[in-house]
Amino acid sequence: MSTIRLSDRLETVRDCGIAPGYLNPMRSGFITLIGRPNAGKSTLLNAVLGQKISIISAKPQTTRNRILGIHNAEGLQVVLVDTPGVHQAKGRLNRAMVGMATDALQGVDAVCWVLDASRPAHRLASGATPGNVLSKAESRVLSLISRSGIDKVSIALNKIDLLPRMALLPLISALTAKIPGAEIVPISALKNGNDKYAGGVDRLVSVWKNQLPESPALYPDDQVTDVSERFVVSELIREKIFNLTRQEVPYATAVEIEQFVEEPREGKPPLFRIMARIMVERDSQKGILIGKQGRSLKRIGTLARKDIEPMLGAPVFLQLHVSVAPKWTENPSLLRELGYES
Ligand SMILES: Nc1nc2c(ncn2[C@@H]2O[C@H](COP(=O)(O)OP(=O)(O)OP(=O)(O)O)[C@@H](O)[C@H]2O)c(=O)[nH]1
Ligand SMILES: [Mg+2]
Repeated sequence: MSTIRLSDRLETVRDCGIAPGYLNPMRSGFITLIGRPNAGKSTLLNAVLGQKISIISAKPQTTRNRILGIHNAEGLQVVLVDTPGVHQAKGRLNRAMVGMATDALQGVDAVCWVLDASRPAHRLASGATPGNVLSKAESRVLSLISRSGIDKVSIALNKIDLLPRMALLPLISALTAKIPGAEIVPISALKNGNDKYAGGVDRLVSVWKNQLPESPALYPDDQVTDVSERFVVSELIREKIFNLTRQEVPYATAVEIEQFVEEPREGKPPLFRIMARIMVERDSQKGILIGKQGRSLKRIGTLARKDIEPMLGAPVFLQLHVSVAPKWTENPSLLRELGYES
């Protein structure tokens, strides 16, 4: 008796004119990226999308909002939800940020825990038992995931460029024992383009594909995010402040776009006139942001403009000014206005 191999069957089906999607149906759905501040969630989101949607800094608690990034591929649409880092929040703004992250676990198809692998790897290397591989803060993230009831869990074991290769296996086995059923994928979101770490993010996307339900695309296939250009502009300015200022200043700063005007020009791309207000809590912070003879503010503006222009595909005239709004991080109506509270 002859058997028909699957490849033969595929050929037969193709010959009958049945769309390939019948055999390989479209999968699509929401996946929330969750983790500690600084774990690399936003870096991962941008790496998957191949463009910068979410801002990044070496300081914790950079992301303050829930940000969607939509990844389209053959037969697949992954709607990634970037979230603020989960931490023990002090103050109203931080509580709102953590609330935003936990709320983003509701109603999604799968969750991806982005974990900075260098931390637990270091603990194991310093003699921690596999049972104690996680810090208290990481265990809190794990319990949030468990309590969410989501059964499709992946772990993006990020920053593997920071650890020796031999540290990976013990770490993976310790994590497997802690979270049975989770798909663990070592990646370097930062160095994914580098040959040594290439393929990790693609493997993670394949894991996600298997976790998503069969479903038509949820968003048009040319849509990359749900946030507006205006929002990304305000975030890019905030990113420069995170990168250029220290101590409490970035955490006392918010950016509000006051004017966003696209001026058409004959035979040329339009010119964007953008005016933004940088809000701080105290006069001393205002002084630091402006700097001697306005040098610091000028540098923030120049660096932000360099990122904004390619995003908008047009020249930008960017005007920044700083104002003091005492205790805005505790002010419910200002937090709502800035989109940090609903
Ligand atoms: N070495 C290394 N650094 C990374 C990697 N991924 C991210 N980073 C760095 O880690 C820092 C934090 O990255 P983010 O993407 O802002 O982290 P996040 O999880 O979004 O942080 P929050 O928004 O604060 O919650 C930045 O300095 C990144 O460059 C990685 O794979 N390797
Ligand atoms: Mg982030």
